[in-house]
Amino acid sequence: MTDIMAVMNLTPDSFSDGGDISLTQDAVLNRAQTCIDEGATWLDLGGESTRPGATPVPSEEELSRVMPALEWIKARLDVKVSIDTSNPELMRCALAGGADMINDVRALQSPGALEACAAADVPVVLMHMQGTPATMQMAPEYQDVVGEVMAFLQSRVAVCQQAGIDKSRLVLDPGFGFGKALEHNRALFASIDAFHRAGFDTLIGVSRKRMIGEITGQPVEGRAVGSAVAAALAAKAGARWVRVHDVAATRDAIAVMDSLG
Ligand code: 7PM
Repeated sequence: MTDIMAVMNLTPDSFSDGGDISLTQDAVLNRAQTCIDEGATWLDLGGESTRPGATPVPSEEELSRVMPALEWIKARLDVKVSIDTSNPELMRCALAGGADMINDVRALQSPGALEACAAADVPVVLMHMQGTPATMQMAPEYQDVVGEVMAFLQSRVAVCQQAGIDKSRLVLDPGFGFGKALEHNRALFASIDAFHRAGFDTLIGVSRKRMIGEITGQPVEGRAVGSAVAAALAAKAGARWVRVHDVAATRDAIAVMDSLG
């Protein structure tokens, strides 16, 4: 079964199209409730933009964006909450505040991240990235993209296990768009099942990404249909979570795929 995880970027301008909506309790809860109504059973809260070229956010600011939202949602709504962070301080606070998953695009490589997650008992997403968000899309290069991504993630699995994180808690993510050209993303998408055969759940995030734009010719605001089809294909391949922006479209695409596919 594939769960729909809705992206909730808690960056100051991301609740509208460039407008300056502050992260009020009402705005956060309304957005979360809409995602739930449309079919999301998980929300992925992020306070630091991992977009190519984005500037890093200070730790206190990331905490001040994410922690209130986590508390509001956990107090009022029936939904699981993932925290999209590489910051060990936020990991610890969020886990103490009832977070249900840690989603780390840096695969717990920040000092203290392994220890923060070892102290809890929730799933941890280990994602592959080549390079850093500032430079990763400039010249992605691999000899054997599937082999290299799998080897990196397996090496992080070993490190996590040594740190006391049980293998059953680890979720693998090839990291679509994080230092990958379309050909690399296509090879990884075709290999999703290899991660399952290695004994892991997967989380797949392709929503609105450049690869969808390259395939469809659409700008970011026109990528919902392409993203929903890709999410349904990931679900068909057995992904445990799909991380998406367009929840209702994804729900319908998966429902049709389940019924007819
Ligand atoms: C470019 C790259 C633009 C990435 C926007 C993004 C993932 C994630 C993000 C993912 C996991 C976005 C992102 N993508 N976490 N965080 N997997 N685990 O589309 O694919 O929001 S950020």
